[in-house]
Amino acid sequence: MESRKESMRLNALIPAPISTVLAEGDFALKEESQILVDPGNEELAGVGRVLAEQLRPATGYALPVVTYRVVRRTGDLLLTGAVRGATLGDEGYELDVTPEYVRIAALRPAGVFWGAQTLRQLLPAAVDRPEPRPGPWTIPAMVVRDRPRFPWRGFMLDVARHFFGVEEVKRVIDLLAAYKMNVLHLHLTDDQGWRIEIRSWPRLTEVGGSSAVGGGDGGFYTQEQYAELVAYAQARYVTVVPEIEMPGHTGAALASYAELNAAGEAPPLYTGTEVGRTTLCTDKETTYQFVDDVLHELAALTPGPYLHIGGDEAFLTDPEEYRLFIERIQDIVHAHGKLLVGTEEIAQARLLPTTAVLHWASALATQAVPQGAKVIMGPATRAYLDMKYDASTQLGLDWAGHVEVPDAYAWDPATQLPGVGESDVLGVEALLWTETVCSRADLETMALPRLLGIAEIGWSPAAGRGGEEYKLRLAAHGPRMEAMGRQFYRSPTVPWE
Ligand code: TNX
Repeated sequence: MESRKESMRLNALIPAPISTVLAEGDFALKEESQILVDPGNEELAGVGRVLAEQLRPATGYALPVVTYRVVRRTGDLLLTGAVRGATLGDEGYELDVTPEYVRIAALRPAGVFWGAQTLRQLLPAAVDRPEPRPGPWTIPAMVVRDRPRFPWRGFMLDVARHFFGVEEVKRVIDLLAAYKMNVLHLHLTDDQGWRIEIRSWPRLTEVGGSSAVGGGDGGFYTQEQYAELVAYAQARYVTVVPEIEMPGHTGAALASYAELNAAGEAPPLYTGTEVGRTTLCTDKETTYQFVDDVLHELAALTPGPYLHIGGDEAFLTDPEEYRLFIERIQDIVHAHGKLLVGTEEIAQARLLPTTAVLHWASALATQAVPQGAKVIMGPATRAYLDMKYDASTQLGLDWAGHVEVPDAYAWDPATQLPGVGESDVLGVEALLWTETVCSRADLETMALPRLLGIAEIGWSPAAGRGGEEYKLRLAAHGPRMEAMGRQFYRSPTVPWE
Protein backbone atom coordinates (compact mmCIF):
# COMPACT_ATOMS: atom_id res chain seq x y z
CA MET A 1 0.00 0.00 0.00
CA GLU A 2 2.70 2.41 1.06
CA SER A 3 4.78 1.54 -2.03
CA ARG A 4 1.81 2.17 -4.31
CA LYS A 5 1.42 5.58 -2.75
CA GLU A 6 5.13 6.22 -3.20
CA SER A 7 5.01 5.43 -6.88
CA MET A 8 1.97 7.71 -7.21
CA ARG A 9 4.07 10.45 -5.67
CA LEU A 10 6.85 9.72 -8.12
CA ASN A 11 4.45 9.96 -11.01
CA ALA A 12 2.77 13.11 -9.78
CA LEU A 13 5.59 15.61 -10.27
CA ILE A 14 4.49 18.96 -11.71
CA PRO A 15 6.13 20.11 -13.91
CA ALA A 16 6.89 16.62 -15.23
CA PRO A 17 10.67 16.07 -15.39
CA ILE A 18 12.44 14.96 -18.57
CA SER A 19 13.47 11.61 -17.18
CA THR A 20 12.97 9.61 -14.00
CA VAL A 21 14.50 6.18 -13.43
CA LEU A 22 13.56 4.24 -10.29
CA ALA A 23 16.23 2.38 -8.33
CA GLU A 24 16.30 -0.04 -5.38
CA GLY A 25 15.47 0.96 -1.82
CA ASP A 26 14.36 4.15 -0.06
CA PHE A 27 15.96 7.29 1.29
CA ALA A 28 14.79 8.69 4.62
CA LEU A 29 15.29 12.23 5.87
CA LYS A 30 16.22 12.14 9.57
CA GLU A 31 16.54 14.30 12.66
CA GLU A 32 20.35 14.36 12.14
CA SER A 33 20.25 15.03 8.39
CA GLN A 34 22.53 17.82 7.21
CA ILE A 35 22.62 19.82 4.00
CA LEU A 36 26.12 19.59 2.56
CA VAL A 37 27.27 22.17 0.03
CA ASP A 38 30.51 22.73 -1.92
CA PRO A 39 33.01 24.74 0.15
CA GLY A 40 33.41 28.37 -0.87
CA ASN A 41 30.14 28.54 -2.79
CA GLU A 42 28.11 31.11 -0.86
CA GLU A 43 25.28 31.08 -3.39
CA LEU A 44 24.87 27.32 -3.06
CA ALA A 45 24.86 27.69 0.72
CA GLY A 46 21.99 30.14 0.22
CA VAL A 47 20.08 27.52 -1.75
CA GLY A 48 20.73 25.12 1.13
CA ARG A 49 19.34 27.61 3.65
CA VAL A 50 16.14 28.14 1.65
CA LEU A 51 15.69 24.37 1.29
CA ALA A 52 16.19 23.96 5.04
CA GLU A 53 13.58 26.68 5.67
CA GLN A 54 11.17 24.88 3.36
CA LEU A 55 11.62 21.48 5.04
CA ARG A 56 12.01 22.60 8.67
CA PRO A 57 8.44 23.50 9.70
CA ALA A 58 6.87 20.11 8.93
CA THR A 59 9.84 17.86 9.75
CA GLY A 60 10.90 19.79 12.82
CA TYR A 61 14.53 18.94 11.86
CA ALA A 62 17.30 21.53 12.16
CA LEU A 63 18.90 20.62 8.79
CA PRO A 64 22.09 22.64 9.26
CA VAL A 65 23.86 23.80 6.12
CA VAL A 66 27.50 22.71 6.28
CA THR A 67 30.29 22.33 3.72
CA TYR A 68 31.69 19.12 2.29
CA ARG A 69 34.60 19.31 4.71
CA VAL A 70 32.43 17.49 7.24
CA VAL A 71 31.93 13.74 6.99
CA ARG A 72 28.86 12.66 5.07
CA ARG A 73 26.28 10.75 7.07
CA THR A 74 23.37 8.56 6.02
CA GLY A 75 20.35 10.79 5.52
CA ASP A 76 22.27 13.84 4.26
CA LEU A 77 21.28 16.08 1.37
CA LEU A 78 24.17 16.99 -0.92
CA LEU A 79 24.05 20.11 -3.05
CA THR A 80 26.84 20.49 -5.55
CA GLY A 81 28.05 22.23 -8.67
CA ALA A 82 30.22 19.23 -9.55
CA VAL A 83 28.40 17.60 -12.42
CA ARG A 84 29.44 15.94 -15.66
CA GLY A 85 27.97 16.85 -19.02
CA ALA A 86 26.97 20.25 -20.30
CA THR A 87 23.43 19.22 -21.24
CA LEU A 88 21.84 20.60 -18.09
CA GLY A 89 22.02 24.26 -19.13
CA ASP A 90 21.59 27.15 -16.71
CA GLU A 91 18.60 25.72 -14.87
CA GLY A 92 18.79 21.95 -15.32
CA TYR A 93 19.69 19.51 -12.52
CA GLU A 94 20.36 15.92 -11.73
CA LEU A 95 18.71 14.50 -8.63
CA ASP A 96 20.13 11.25 -7.35
CA VAL A 97 18.17 9.64 -4.54
CA THR A 98 19.93 6.67 -2.93
CA PRO A 99 19.22 4.85 0.35
CA GLU A 100 22.23 6.71 1.87
CA TYR A 101 21.89 10.23 0.58
CA VAL A 102 20.23 12.61 -1.87
CA ARG A 103 22.57 14.43 -4.24
CA ILE A 104 21.39 17.40 -6.29
CA ALA A 105 23.93 18.45 -8.89
CA ALA A 106 23.72 21.27 -11.41
CA LEU A 107 25.98 23.57 -13.37
CA ARG A 108 24.48 26.56 -11.59
CA PRO A 109 22.85 27.13 -8.19
CA ALA A 110 19.55 27.85 -9.97
CA GLY A 111 19.50 24.25 -11.17
CA VAL A 112 20.20 22.98 -7.67
CA PHE A 113 17.31 25.09 -6.40
CA TRP A 114 14.90 23.61 -8.95
CA GLY A 115 16.15 20.12 -8.10
CA ALA A 116 15.42 20.88 -4.44
CA GLN A 117 11.84 21.78 -5.39
CA THR A 118 11.51 18.38 -7.09
CA LEU A 119 12.80 16.81 -3.88
CA ARG A 120 10.03 18.54 -1.90
CA GLN A 121 7.39 17.08 -4.21
CA LEU A 122 8.87 13.59 -3.80
CA LEU A 123 8.36 13.79 -0.04
CA PRO A 124 4.88 13.14 1.42
CA ALA A 125 2.43 16.04 1.00
CA ALA A 126 2.58 16.69 4.76
CA VAL A 127 6.08 18.14 4.23
CA ASP A 128 4.37 21.35 3.14
CA ARG A 129 2.45 21.72 6.40
CA PRO A 130 3.35 24.65 8.67
CA GLU A 131 3.67 22.59 11.89
CA PRO A 132 5.74 19.51 12.88
CA ARG A 133 4.37 16.19 11.63
CA PRO A 134 5.49 12.66 12.49
CA GLY A 135 6.80 11.59 9.05
CA PRO A 136 8.40 9.21 8.02
CA TRP A 137 10.04 11.36 5.36
CA THR A 138 10.98 8.74 2.82
CA ILE A 139 11.53 8.80 -0.95
CA PRO A 140 12.06 5.84 -3.27
CA ALA A 141 15.57 5.70 -4.73
CA MET A 142 15.73 7.13 -8.24
CA VAL A 143 17.60 9.35 -10.65
CA VAL A 144 15.90 12.41 -12.15
CA ARG A 145 17.45 14.42 -14.97
CA ASP A 146 15.66 17.57 -15.89
CA ARG A 147 15.91 20.99 -17.52
CA PRO A 148 13.34 23.56 -18.64
CA ARG A 149 12.01 24.00 -22.16
CA PHE A 150 11.76 27.82 -21.89
CA PRO A 151 13.78 30.39 -19.93
CA TRP A 152 10.71 32.59 -19.11
CA ARG A 153 8.08 30.92 -16.95
CA GLY A 154 6.13 33.85 -15.64
CA PHE A 155 3.23 34.91 -13.53
CA MET A 156 1.79 38.42 -13.71
CA LEU A 157 0.10 39.82 -10.63
CA ASP A 158 -1.89 43.02 -11.05
CA VAL A 159 -1.30 44.88 -7.78
CA ALA A 160 -2.70 48.09 -9.30
CA ARG A 161 -6.43 47.31 -9.51
CA HIS A 162 -6.29 45.82 -6.02
CA PHE A 163 -3.18 46.08 -3.90
CA PHE A 164 -1.42 43.07 -2.41
CA GLY A 165 1.06 43.67 0.40
CA VAL A 166 4.58 42.36 0.91
CA GLU A 167 3.55 39.27 2.88
CA GLU A 168 0.88 38.30 0.33
CA VAL A 169 3.34 38.66 -2.54
CA LYS A 170 5.93 36.59 -0.66
CA ARG A 171 3.36 33.78 -0.45
CA VAL A 172 2.90 34.10 -4.22
CA ILE A 173 6.67 33.84 -4.72
CA ASP A 174 6.70 30.66 -2.58
CA LEU A 175 4.09 29.18 -4.86
CA LEU A 176 5.93 30.12 -8.05
CA ALA A 177 9.18 28.65 -6.75
CA ALA A 178 7.50 25.38 -5.78
CA TYR A 179 6.40 24.91 -9.39
CA LYS A 180 9.66 26.14 -10.98
CA MET A 181 8.23 29.40 -12.29
CA ASN A 182 11.01 31.96 -12.44
CA VAL A 183 9.44 35.33 -13.34
CA LEU A 184 7.12 37.45 -11.21
CA HIS A 185 5.83 40.26 -13.39
CA LEU A 186 4.31 42.93 -11.14
CA HIS A 187 1.79 45.22 -12.82
CA LEU A 188 2.58 48.17 -10.56
CA THR A 189 0.54 50.96 -12.14
CA ASP A 190 -2.77 51.46 -13.89
CA ASP A 191 -5.72 53.84 -14.00
CA GLN A 192 -6.79 52.82 -10.50
CA GLY A 193 -3.50 52.79 -8.62
CA TRP A 194 0.22 53.55 -8.47
CA ARG A 195 1.95 51.03 -6.18
CA ILE A 196 5.69 51.79 -6.12
CA GLU A 197 7.30 54.72 -4.32
CA ILE A 198 9.11 57.07 -6.74
CA ARG A 199 11.11 59.56 -4.69
CA SER A 200 11.40 62.17 -7.43
CA TRP A 201 7.61 62.16 -7.99
CA PRO A 202 6.17 61.57 -4.49
CA ARG A 203 2.55 62.34 -5.34
CA LEU A 204 2.40 59.17 -7.46
CA THR A 205 1.95 57.14 -4.30
CA GLU A 206 0.54 59.89 -2.03
CA VAL A 207 -2.32 60.47 -4.45
CA GLY A 208 -2.12 57.66 -7.01
CA GLY A 209 -1.55 54.98 -4.39
CA SER A 210 -4.45 55.99 -2.17
CA SER A 211 -7.27 54.10 -3.84
CA ALA A 212 -8.21 50.98 -5.80
CA VAL A 213 -11.01 49.45 -7.85
CA GLY A 214 -14.22 49.99 -5.93
CA GLY A 215 -12.63 52.86 -3.96
CA GLY A 216 -10.75 50.86 -1.32
CA ASP A 217 -7.70 52.10 0.58
CA GLY A 218 -5.15 51.12 -2.04
CA GLY A 219 -1.56 50.96 -0.83
CA PHE A 220 1.94 50.93 -2.23
CA TYR A 221 5.41 49.51 -1.67
CA THR A 222 8.05 51.79 -0.25
CA GLN A 223 11.37 51.32 -2.03
CA GLU A 224 12.65 49.40 1.03
CA GLN A 225 9.65 47.06 0.95
CA TYR A 226 10.03 46.57 -2.77
CA ALA A 227 13.73 45.77 -2.39
CA GLU A 228 12.80 43.22 0.28
CA LEU A 229 10.40 41.52 -2.14
CA VAL A 230 12.98 41.48 -4.91
CA ALA A 231 15.57 39.93 -2.58
CA TYR A 232 13.08 37.33 -1.32
CA ALA A 233 12.30 36.40 -4.94
CA GLN A 234 15.97 36.37 -5.92
CA ALA A 235 16.79 33.86 -3.17
CA ARG A 236 14.17 31.61 -4.81
CA TYR A 237 15.42 32.16 -8.37
CA VAL A 238 12.39 34.23 -9.25
CA THR A 239 13.18 37.40 -11.21
CA VAL A 240 10.86 40.30 -10.49
CA VAL A 241 9.94 42.17 -13.70
CA PRO A 242 8.39 45.51 -12.71
CA GLU A 243 5.83 47.03 -15.03
CA ILE A 244 5.03 50.71 -15.30
CA GLU A 245 2.23 50.77 -17.85
CA MET A 246 2.20 53.46 -20.60
CA PRO A 247 1.03 55.39 -22.54
CA GLY A 248 -2.48 54.11 -21.69
CA HIS A 249 -3.60 52.79 -18.29
CA THR A 250 -1.98 55.86 -16.71
CA GLY A 251 -4.92 57.35 -14.81
CA ALA A 252 -3.25 57.15 -11.41
CA ALA A 253 -0.23 59.14 -12.63
CA LEU A 254 -2.46 61.67 -14.40
CA ALA A 255 -4.51 62.13 -11.23
CA SER A 256 -1.31 62.73 -9.24
CA TYR A 257 0.34 65.41 -11.42
CA ALA A 258 -1.56 68.12 -13.29
CA GLU A 259 1.42 68.81 -15.57
CA LEU A 260 1.17 65.33 -17.13
CA ASN A 261 -2.27 66.20 -18.52
CA ALA A 262 -2.99 67.87 -21.85
CA ALA A 263 -5.26 70.43 -20.16
CA GLY A 264 -2.81 70.94 -17.27
CA GLU A 265 -5.45 69.83 -14.81
CA ALA A 266 -5.45 66.59 -12.81
CA PRO A 267 -8.60 64.47 -13.12
CA PRO A 268 -9.90 62.62 -10.05
CA LEU A 269 -8.73 59.08 -9.31
CA TYR A 270 -10.70 56.43 -11.15
CA THR A 271 -12.17 53.46 -9.27
CA GLY A 272 -14.14 51.75 -12.05
CA THR A 273 -12.98 48.92 -14.31
CA GLU A 274 -13.25 50.24 -17.86
CA VAL A 275 -10.08 50.23 -19.97
CA GLY A 276 -8.70 52.53 -22.67
CA ARG A 277 -9.66 55.77 -20.89
CA THR A 278 -6.27 57.46 -20.43
CA THR A 279 -3.03 58.34 -22.17
CA LEU A 280 0.19 60.14 -21.37
CA CYS A 281 0.78 63.18 -23.59
CA THR A 282 3.20 61.92 -26.24
CA ASP A 283 3.86 65.51 -27.38
CA LYS A 284 4.88 66.92 -23.98
CA GLU A 285 8.54 66.89 -22.90
CA THR A 286 7.39 66.65 -19.27
CA THR A 287 6.12 63.17 -20.11
CA TYR A 288 9.58 61.97 -21.14
CA GLN A 289 11.20 63.55 -18.08
CA PHE A 290 8.62 61.77 -15.95
CA VAL A 291 9.19 58.39 -17.62
CA ASP A 292 12.96 58.81 -17.45
CA ASP A 293 12.85 59.61 -13.71
CA VAL A 294 10.52 56.72 -12.94
CA LEU A 295 12.47 54.16 -14.97
CA HIS A 296 15.74 55.44 -13.51
CA GLU A 297 14.55 54.74 -9.95
CA LEU A 298 13.00 51.45 -10.97
CA ALA A 299 16.14 50.26 -12.77
CA ALA A 300 18.12 50.93 -9.60
CA LEU A 301 15.72 48.64 -7.71
CA THR A 302 15.89 45.91 -10.34
CA PRO A 303 18.72 43.36 -10.43
CA GLY A 304 16.95 41.50 -13.26
CA PRO A 305 17.49 42.45 -16.91
CA TYR A 306 13.97 43.60 -17.80
CA LEU A 307 11.68 46.60 -17.34
CA HIS A 308 8.09 46.18 -18.58
CA ILE A 309 6.18 49.15 -19.98
CA GLY A 310 2.85 47.52 -20.86
CA GLY A 311 1.65 49.30 -23.98
CA ASP A 312 -1.81 47.78 -24.46
CA GLU A 313 -5.16 49.42 -25.06
CA ALA A 314 -3.74 52.87 -25.80
CA PHE A 315 -6.99 53.74 -27.54
CA LEU A 316 -6.60 57.47 -26.96
CA THR A 317 -3.11 57.63 -28.45
CA ASP A 318 -2.65 58.42 -32.15
CA PRO A 319 -1.16 55.27 -33.84
CA GLU A 320 1.85 57.04 -35.37
CA GLU A 321 2.57 58.89 -32.12
CA TYR A 322 2.20 55.57 -30.28
CA ARG A 323 4.97 54.00 -32.39
CA LEU A 324 7.34 56.93 -31.87
CA PHE A 325 6.55 56.95 -28.16
CA ILE A 326 7.39 53.25 -27.77
CA GLU A 327 10.65 53.67 -29.68
CA ARG A 328 11.66 56.59 -27.49
CA ILE A 329 10.78 54.67 -24.31
CA GLN A 330 12.75 51.66 -25.58
CA ASP A 331 15.79 53.96 -25.81
CA ILE A 332 15.18 55.24 -22.27
CA VAL A 333 14.97 51.67 -20.93
CA HIS A 334 18.26 50.83 -22.67
CA ALA A 335 19.89 54.00 -21.39
CA HIS A 336 19.17 52.69 -17.89
CA GLY A 337 20.90 49.41 -18.74
CA LYS A 338 17.75 47.34 -19.05
CA LEU A 339 15.90 45.41 -21.73
CA LEU A 340 12.33 46.19 -22.72
CA VAL A 341 9.24 44.05 -22.33
CA GLY A 342 5.83 45.17 -23.50
CA THR A 343 2.51 43.83 -24.68
CA GLU A 344 2.00 42.66 -28.29
CA GLU A 345 0.91 46.15 -29.36
CA ILE A 346 4.47 47.44 -29.10
CA ALA A 347 5.45 45.14 -32.02
CA GLN A 348 3.97 47.85 -34.28
CA ALA A 349 7.02 49.94 -33.39
CA ARG A 350 10.63 49.37 -34.42
CA LEU A 351 11.91 46.95 -31.82
CA LEU A 352 15.42 46.01 -30.81
CA PRO A 353 16.11 42.25 -31.00
CA THR A 354 16.56 42.16 -27.21
CA THR A 355 13.00 43.34 -26.65
CA ALA A 356 10.27 40.85 -25.71
CA VAL A 357 6.55 41.13 -26.31
CA LEU A 358 3.63 39.44 -24.59
CA HIS A 359 1.11 37.76 -26.86
CA TRP A 360 -2.29 38.01 -25.20
CA ALA A 361 -5.16 38.52 -27.66
CA SER A 362 -4.25 39.52 -31.25
CA ALA A 363 -1.82 38.53 -34.00
CA LEU A 364 0.35 41.64 -33.47
CA ALA A 365 3.13 39.61 -31.82
CA THR A 366 3.93 38.14 -35.26
CA GLN A 367 5.34 41.57 -36.14
CA ALA A 368 8.01 41.06 -33.47
CA VAL A 369 9.38 37.95 -35.19
CA PRO A 370 11.00 39.51 -38.31
CA GLN A 371 12.55 42.12 -35.96
CA GLY A 372 14.28 39.34 -34.03
CA ALA A 373 12.37 40.14 -30.84
CA LYS A 374 11.06 37.24 -28.76
CA VAL A 375 7.50 36.45 -27.76
CA ILE A 376 6.14 35.53 -24.34
CA MET A 377 2.97 33.47 -24.70
CA GLY A 378 0.09 34.47 -22.45
CA PRO A 379 -2.98 33.87 -24.59
CA ALA A 380 -6.05 35.18 -22.76
CA THR A 381 -8.11 32.13 -23.75
CA ARG A 382 -5.57 29.86 -21.98
CA ALA A 383 -3.42 31.80 -19.59
CA TYR A 384 -5.62 34.59 -18.18
CA LEU A 385 -6.23 33.41 -14.67
CA ASP A 386 -8.81 36.16 -14.16
CA MET A 387 -11.17 34.42 -16.61
CA LYS A 388 -13.98 32.47 -14.94
CA TYR A 389 -13.59 28.68 -14.88
CA ASP A 390 -17.21 28.26 -15.88
CA ALA A 391 -20.51 30.12 -15.68
CA SER A 392 -20.83 29.40 -11.95
CA THR A 393 -17.47 31.00 -10.99
CA GLN A 394 -18.16 33.93 -8.63
CA LEU A 395 -14.99 35.90 -9.28
CA GLY A 396 -13.40 36.89 -12.53
CA LEU A 397 -14.28 38.15 -15.98
CA ASP A 398 -15.30 36.30 -19.13
CA TRP A 399 -14.40 38.50 -22.10
CA ALA A 400 -12.01 35.80 -23.37
CA GLY A 401 -14.43 33.01 -22.50
CA HIS A 402 -14.29 30.47 -19.70
CA VAL A 403 -10.95 28.87 -18.95
CA GLU A 404 -11.45 25.52 -17.22
CA VAL A 405 -8.46 23.61 -15.87
CA PRO A 406 -8.03 21.52 -19.07
CA ASP A 407 -8.20 24.68 -21.24
CA ALA A 408 -5.30 26.24 -19.35
CA TYR A 409 -3.27 23.07 -19.97
CA ALA A 410 -4.22 21.89 -23.48
CA TRP A 411 -2.15 24.24 -25.65
CA ASP A 412 1.38 24.59 -26.88
CA PRO A 413 3.38 27.83 -26.97
CA ALA A 414 5.07 26.87 -30.25
CA THR A 415 1.82 26.35 -32.20
CA GLN A 416 -0.61 28.69 -30.42
CA LEU A 417 -0.09 31.65 -32.74
CA PRO A 418 0.59 31.03 -36.45
CA GLY A 419 3.82 32.80 -37.40
CA VAL A 420 5.36 32.39 -33.93
CA GLY A 421 7.32 29.14 -33.62
CA GLU A 422 9.38 27.41 -30.93
CA SER A 423 12.54 29.45 -31.55
CA ASP A 424 10.61 32.75 -31.41
CA VAL A 425 9.16 31.94 -27.99
CA LEU A 426 10.91 33.16 -24.86
CA GLY A 427 8.42 31.38 -22.66
CA VAL A 428 4.99 31.47 -21.11
CA GLU A 429 3.14 33.69 -18.68
CA ALA A 430 -0.01 33.24 -16.64
CA LEU A 431 -1.70 36.56 -15.90
CA LEU A 432 -3.97 37.49 -13.03
CA TRP A 433 -5.71 40.82 -13.45
CA THR A 434 -7.41 41.84 -10.25
CA GLU A 435 -10.49 43.91 -11.08
CA THR A 436 -12.55 41.30 -9.16
CA VAL A 437 -9.78 39.78 -7.06
CA CYS A 438 -9.37 41.44 -3.66
CA SER A 439 -7.82 39.02 -1.18
CA ARG A 440 -5.27 36.25 -0.88
CA ALA A 441 -8.13 33.74 -0.94
CA ASP A 442 -9.51 35.26 -4.16
CA LEU A 443 -6.08 35.27 -5.73
CA GLU A 444 -5.43 31.63 -4.90
CA THR A 445 -8.89 30.49 -5.99
CA MET A 446 -8.32 31.97 -9.44
CA ALA A 447 -4.65 30.99 -9.78
CA LEU A 448 -4.93 27.48 -8.41
CA PRO A 449 -4.87 25.01 -9.93
CA ARG A 450 -4.54 26.59 -13.40
CA LEU A 451 -1.12 28.03 -12.58
CA LEU A 452 0.30 24.50 -12.29
CA GLY A 453 -0.71 23.72 -15.88
CA ILE A 454 1.02 26.84 -17.21
CA ALA A 455 4.08 26.02 -15.10
CA GLU A 456 4.27 22.62 -16.76
CA ILE A 457 3.82 24.05 -20.25
CA GLY A 458 6.73 26.38 -19.60
CA TRP A 459 9.06 23.75 -18.15
CA SER A 460 8.31 20.28 -19.52
CA PRO A 461 8.77 18.90 -23.02
CA ALA A 462 5.56 18.81 -25.05
CA ALA A 463 6.17 15.29 -26.38
CA GLY A 464 3.83 12.72 -24.90
CA ARG A 465 1.73 15.31 -23.07
CA GLY A 466 -1.79 14.10 -22.33
CA GLY A 467 -4.66 15.80 -20.56
CA GLU A 468 -5.97 12.67 -18.84
CA GLU A 469 -2.59 11.74 -17.40
CA TYR A 470 -2.11 15.35 -16.24
CA LYS A 471 -5.42 15.33 -14.36
CA LEU A 472 -4.23 12.36 -12.30
CA ARG A 473 -1.02 14.13 -11.40
CA LEU A 474 -2.86 17.33 -10.63
CA ALA A 475 -5.24 15.43 -8.36
CA ALA A 476 -2.28 14.41 -6.22
CA HIS A 477 -1.47 18.11 -5.71
CA GLY A 478 -4.78 18.71 -3.94
CA PRO A 479 -3.33 17.47 -0.61
CA ARG A 480 -0.16 19.49 -1.25
CA MET A 481 -2.04 22.72 -1.86
CA GLU A 482 -4.07 21.97 1.28
CA ALA A 483 -0.90 21.31 3.26
CA MET A 484 0.43 24.70 2.13
CA GLY A 485 -2.80 26.26 3.38
CA ARG A 486 -3.83 27.37 -0.12
CA GLN A 487 -7.32 27.94 -1.42
CA PHE A 488 -7.92 26.30 -4.77
CA TYR A 489 -10.76 25.65 -7.17
CA ARG A 490 -11.84 22.02 -6.95
CA SER A 491 -12.56 21.73 -10.64
CA PRO A 492 -15.03 18.93 -11.39
CA THR A 493 -12.76 18.00 -14.31
CA VAL A 494 -10.12 16.69 -11.86
CA PRO A 495 -10.43 13.42 -9.83
CA TRP A 496 -9.17 15.04 -6.60
CA GLU A 497 -7.64 12.70 -4.01
C1 TNX B 1 -7.06 43.32 -20.70
S1 TNX B 1 -4.42 42.22 -20.93
C2 TNX B 1 -6.09 44.15 -20.16
C3 TNX B 1 -6.12 44.50 -18.73
C4 TNX B 1 -7.36 43.98 -18.07
C5 TNX B 1 -7.61 42.56 -18.55
C6 TNX B 1 -8.75 41.89 -17.85
C7 TNX B 1 -4.04 43.59 -21.13
C8 TNX B 1 -2.68 43.72 -21.64
N1 TNX B 1 -4.98 44.53 -20.84
O1 TNX B 1 -6.00 45.89 -18.56
O2 TNX B 1 -7.16 44.00 -16.70
O3 TNX B 1 -7.86 42.58 -19.92
O4 TNX B 1 -8.85 40.54 -18.22
